[in-house]
Amino acid sequence: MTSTQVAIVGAGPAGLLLGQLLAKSGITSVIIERQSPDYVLGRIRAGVLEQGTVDALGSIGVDARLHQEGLPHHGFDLLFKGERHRIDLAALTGGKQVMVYGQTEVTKDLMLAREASNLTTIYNASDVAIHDFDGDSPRVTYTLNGQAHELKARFIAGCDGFHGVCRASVPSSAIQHYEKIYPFGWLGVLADVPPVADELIYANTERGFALCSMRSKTRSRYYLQCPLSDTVEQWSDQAFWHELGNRLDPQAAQALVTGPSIEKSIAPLRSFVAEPMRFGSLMLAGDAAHIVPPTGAKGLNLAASDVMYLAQAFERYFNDKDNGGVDGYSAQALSRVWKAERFSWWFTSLMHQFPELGSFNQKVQEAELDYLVNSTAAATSLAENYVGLPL
Ligand code: RFL
Ligand code: PHB
Repeated sequence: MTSTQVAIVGAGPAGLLLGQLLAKSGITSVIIERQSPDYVLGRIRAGVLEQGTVDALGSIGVDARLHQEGLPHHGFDLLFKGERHRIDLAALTGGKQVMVYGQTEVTKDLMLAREASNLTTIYNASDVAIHDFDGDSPRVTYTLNGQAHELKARFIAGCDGFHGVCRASVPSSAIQHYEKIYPFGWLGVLADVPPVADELIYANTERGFALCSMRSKTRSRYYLQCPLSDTVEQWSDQAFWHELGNRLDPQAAQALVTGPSIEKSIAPLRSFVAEPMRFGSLMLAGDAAHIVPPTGAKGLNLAASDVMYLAQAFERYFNDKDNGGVDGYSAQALSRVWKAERFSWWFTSLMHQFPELGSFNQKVQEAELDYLVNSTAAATSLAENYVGLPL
């Protein structure tokens, strides 16, 4: 049996970032991940980093490539009633910006940093299970290459995503779930074509929502709202580009460069929060504890703020012999989580078609969008949430 101070379950961005933050404070950790490194890196997900996330990566020296290859964005466009309107994030927030840099790249950078610091990550672990987290000596068991293993720790950090084992191991009487499921999904396409515009475009149209994002000046990431019953096989590349063109303003539709997709997937949209986020020696962080619909680009950023709070809590516990951070973690994290949940729900509700709500809803959305782009007060609220609320 091996032992460590913090056993981290899951090597997604939350687990990997926590591991590096702990290492910086001299706290030992072992990460146990059920997939292979290539599988983890193959998931195409988030693209927008808040300044707080960029700063966290900087604090552990994992920001060289981010600053070389990331694209700072000072604004984005809202498209409705066929016209685009710019939200000037920098002007509305006193100079703040976001960084467009893919989650795949963040994960790769964190994996390399962990490898360079000689810290242990166990990939391809099966049958991962957590035990005794109601006491001071929790354990993680798993199977690797057919052999059973056990890891002892003082704390377990459940960073194993929405479908992980950690939240599922909490007795149902001890946990409360809050959930909202949306009646549509996002069809996403990644393609090596130049982005249609320099900044992101969020489009509200009667045909449904569309988002034009990017990974670099030569790689685009586009999304279309689609019915949950649609399958990827139903959407040829040609059909995707045609529909995207239909949801853009004439100028953008004209500028759209199409090409073969290198990834295509459909993601359901969900709002979800589990409360509390701490159960004795088990602390949940990131998607293991909460999910936001991707419209506000908050999921990865919330995972990062959770583990920043958690790393500070563990630092106080191990280095200062002070329980205050661990005791306050759940309330501290949930306060920020719920604000991001609210924003993501609001922005999703504003931008998507809800067929069951009819044309009245569409008119109200257009009125609110019109108000947003013409009222500094309303636009400021959108901008300060988008760049990220304070930590
Ligand atoms: P992850 O990334 O799901 O990682 C969890 C890891 O745990 C492993 N695991 C286990 N390991 C051991 N034992 C088990 N039993 C395990 N079960 C699971 C998994 O294999 C995995 O490696 O969670 P984490 O680290 O909390 O990170 C969260 C983010 O990945 C997520 O919130 C974002 O991707 C959400 N998101 C976005 N977030 C943003 O901040 N900005 C965006 O622009 C943005 N766009 C998006 C998104 C998510 C999307 N989808 C597909 C859900 C766009 C999309 C389309
Ligand atoms: C992305 O680039 O994948 C992306 C960007 C902004 C969002 C969601 C996803 O709101």
